[in-house]
Amino acid sequence: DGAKRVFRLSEVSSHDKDSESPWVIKGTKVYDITDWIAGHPGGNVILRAAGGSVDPYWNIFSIHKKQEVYDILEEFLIGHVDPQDLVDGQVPVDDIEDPFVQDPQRDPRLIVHSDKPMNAESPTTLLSTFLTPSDIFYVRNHLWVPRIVEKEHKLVVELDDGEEKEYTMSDLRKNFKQHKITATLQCSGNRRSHMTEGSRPTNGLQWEAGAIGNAEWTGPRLRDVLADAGFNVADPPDEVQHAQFVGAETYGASIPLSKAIDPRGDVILACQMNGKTIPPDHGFPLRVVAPGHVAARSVKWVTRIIMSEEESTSQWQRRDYKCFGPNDTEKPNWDMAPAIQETPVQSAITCMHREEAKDEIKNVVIEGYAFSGGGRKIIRVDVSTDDGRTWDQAETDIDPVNNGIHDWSWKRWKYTVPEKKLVGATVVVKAVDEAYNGQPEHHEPTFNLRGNLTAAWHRVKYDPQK
Ligand code: MTE
Ligand code: MO
Repeated sequence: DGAKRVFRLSEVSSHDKDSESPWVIKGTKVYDITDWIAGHPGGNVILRAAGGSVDPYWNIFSIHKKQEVYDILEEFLIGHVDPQDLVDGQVPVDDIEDPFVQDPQRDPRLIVHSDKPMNAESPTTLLSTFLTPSDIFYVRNHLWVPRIVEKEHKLVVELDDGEEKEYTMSDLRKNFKQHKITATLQCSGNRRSHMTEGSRPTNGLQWEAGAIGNAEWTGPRLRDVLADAGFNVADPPDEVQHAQFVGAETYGASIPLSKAIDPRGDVILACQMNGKTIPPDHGFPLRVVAPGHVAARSVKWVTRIIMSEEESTSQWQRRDYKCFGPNDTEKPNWDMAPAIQETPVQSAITCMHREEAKDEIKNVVIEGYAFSGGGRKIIRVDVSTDDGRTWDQAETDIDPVNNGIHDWSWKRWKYTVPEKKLVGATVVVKAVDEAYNGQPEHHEPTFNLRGNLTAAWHRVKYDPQK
């Protein structure tokens, strides 16, 4: 039984980040994590702890302190630390630097799901404006917020022939036409808690309906920068199929080439969010915005773009952000499913409030958002106040008409109903996009273990307190 083996600390420390089989210690147990690295949600970051104890890291990355993670680690157990190397029964550990100490202050109105890394959603009652103010825009960080000095920031574009061209922020702001788009970013985990409640437990941050926001983004088109770097955007080489993006803290993702160079695809290298410098949490000073695609592809703090035959090799492209069937509850074969790019139809109820009574009848105004991926327009929002038996249409002409070819923004909707109709009622919303795609009625048919792309009808019991 390998798990009964005993190792000297000197042997463990030789299995460090540069070794072919990195090991870590947790408590006094030794684990060979070689086969975990590819599937580790934080990617290579786990290698920081290789050759020693993970405990000081997990004290900082406290997101690890749950049974689900302990269970995974246990699969890699190979033995124990030799008792003669323990001090007071423990493995001596060094102090490590907390990479999160530099993280910015956050608005106290955000609902925090984890603080190192910061994951926080907007209270849905604050998602009541077409443009989501930056300070309450949801934050989804996999790691820490890199501290970047704008004047020193460089973007490198690497072409398939190995040629590289470097840009400063000033190059990107001054030498290219600044393009402005209004686009919704939605985390693939938005509404994950609804799938858990409506179906079965899912792994991941249990977001409500606030991991989404709509903002104005300004910067050069990716297409223009690629052309300047020498990439043939009009007749691209067959070998190039993907544009990969690398963030300053090591996060990475990619989008298909067709999206990257589509003159109507509106992928931009955003230098501004809502008319101002991008806040640190949202990618200061430069982030990719790939509208119509899941927000995981809009890489923040982008430092490098790689034109490649391959998708990003990152964990977040290949071992996460994919969906499998409701029956797939064992370890999935990750290569069998494509990375999530464009997203399905989504809608949610964000608030229900009593209208100021002008006469005897009190009306309740129900509000929410609807959104579809790929720039597909929302053509209709259906609301039911009897749990889906009968339907009516919500008002959707609240916001300025989109004059572009594609709808990158959510559509806000509103439905007014006499309060007496809502006594004991369950309100339901669903939307339809221009391709006549709809939403599933229940969560079970789209259940997937990671709870990605939760998009079943949103049901909320009317609660007069709210
Ligand atoms: N880019 C970097 N560099 N690091 C990250 O952790 N998270 C991604 C994406 N881009 C991430 C990133 C995910 S999963 C989402 S949902 C969005 O950023 C969140 O963007 P926001 O924090 O500005 O809302
Ligand atoms: Mo996300």
